[in-house]
Amino acid sequence: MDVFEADEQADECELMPAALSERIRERAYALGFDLVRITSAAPLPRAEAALKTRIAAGFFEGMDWLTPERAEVSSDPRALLPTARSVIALGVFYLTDAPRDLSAPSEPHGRVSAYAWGDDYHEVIRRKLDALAAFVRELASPGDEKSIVFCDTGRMVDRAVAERAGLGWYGKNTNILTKGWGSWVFLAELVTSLDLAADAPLAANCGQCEVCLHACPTNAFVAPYVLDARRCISYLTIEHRGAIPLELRPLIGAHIFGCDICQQVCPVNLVAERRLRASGRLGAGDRLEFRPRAAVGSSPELIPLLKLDDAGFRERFSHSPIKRAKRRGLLRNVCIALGNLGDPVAIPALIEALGDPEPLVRGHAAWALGRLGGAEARAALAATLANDAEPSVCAEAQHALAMLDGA
Ligand code: B12
Ligand code: SF4
Ligand code: SF4
Repeated sequence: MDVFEADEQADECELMPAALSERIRERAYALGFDLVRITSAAPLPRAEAALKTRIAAGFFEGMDWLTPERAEVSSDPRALLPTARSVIALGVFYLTDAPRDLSAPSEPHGRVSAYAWGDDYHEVIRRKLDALAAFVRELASPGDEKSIVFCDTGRMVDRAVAERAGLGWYGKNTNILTKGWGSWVFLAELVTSLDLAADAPLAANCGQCEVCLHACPTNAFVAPYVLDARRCISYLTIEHRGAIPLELRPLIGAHIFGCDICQQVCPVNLVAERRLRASGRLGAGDRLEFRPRAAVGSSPELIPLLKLDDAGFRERFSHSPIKRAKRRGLLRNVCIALGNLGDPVAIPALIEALGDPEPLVRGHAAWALGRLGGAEARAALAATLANDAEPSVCAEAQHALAMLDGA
């Protein structure tokens, strides 16, 4: 079961809902949550309908765990905790002031989205959630209190809960925007059988703005609030396991893990960032766990990544969200970024990658060589076409040679 914890105790809590809510709120802030709101445990029918419609339209193809059954469970807090009466919606701000600037680096560098610069947020937030759950347990009379905690991987629609609790509002890019922190917040929940005082949803919305919809390089928004995940760079570089569709590769640019473009252009975020920078909240010393790990960085050098073996990958990315892409997925992305960056300095490393044990990596190295060109690349591709035993790699080499011929 992909919930973090299920606790049991008994009896009614003696505090009134409002007083109880205040004590929980205070403790949650003290534990390092930046946003704490409360909603009821009633079902979330719009989320269920939206999920089902989008699954049926194929927008989540490749994320096989997102099924209509899961849509039903994750849109109804009582499906997992029948005695649930309230949901505590939580937010943790994660942006730091690490540089994203890739201009004129000496070697090719890639882009990692801000949520993955530091420690794995699932682990960081899990510790906070466990502490909050223990506090909630203490508040209840023994024997009756039950709670379950969620963050991202649990069967709960994090954003729909956050919206109803008034933690933030839906942006047209489908992210939850918040007052003060923008959309740079992770979302989590504690579902409890305690009766707490619910907060009201916010009245805010995006108005006439559509900046994010037009900024998306892969044109992944079908309409405001509707994302075709199959085209989203975040899906392609993190969740997608196979070859990346040829027509989308040039649009991925230097992104090797996730994408922040539709958040970076958002005026609500820009205002929040300006305010936070002015008050020192983006500066050194704050949010240490989300600052770039030495082994990851916000824009790592790409050629050394291409040389990682399984053990090297595990060592470099343990406790980092990047481990989710697995070695073959990350190296596939690195090949695409090198092909897009167009720096011939990558040619020897890409030729070496034509001998990688993973066909997925060999195939994408071939594609990148087709983009970079030159006599060395051409000879290596011809050798791959003649000698590689894997048909998918030969097809990539053939396509790369055709690119070189201008076909
Ligand atoms: C699957 C998933 C993805 C998929 C699909 C994303 C998507 N937009 O559906 C992929 C892999 C692409 C993805 C990417 C990212 N993700 Co993601 N992802 C999830 C996950 C696991 C489920 C999301 C889900 O259920 N989607 C289904 C659709 C139907 O949900 P929805 O968009 O919220 O649908 C609502 C809106 O459409 C709205 N709506 C519809 N019509 C209208 C009309 C109006 C007027 C309004 C107001 C609303 C509205 O109603 C629907 C239901 O409430 C959640 C964690 C979780 N357990 O919830 C994280 C989560 C959504 N992801 C998160 C993050 C950080 C990201 C990335 C930013 C990571 C990155 N930098 O690369 C990108 C953002 C891309 C984007 N623009 O969405 C955060 C979002 C935090 C936030 N502030 O919103 C979450 C909540 C994880 C977490 N716990 O922090 N993700
Ligand atoms: S994360 Fe990037 S690719 Fe995905 S919708 Fe936003 S801008 Fe488009
Ligand atoms: S860029 Fe504009 S439309 Fe998009 S989420 Fe931000 S405010 Fe909303």
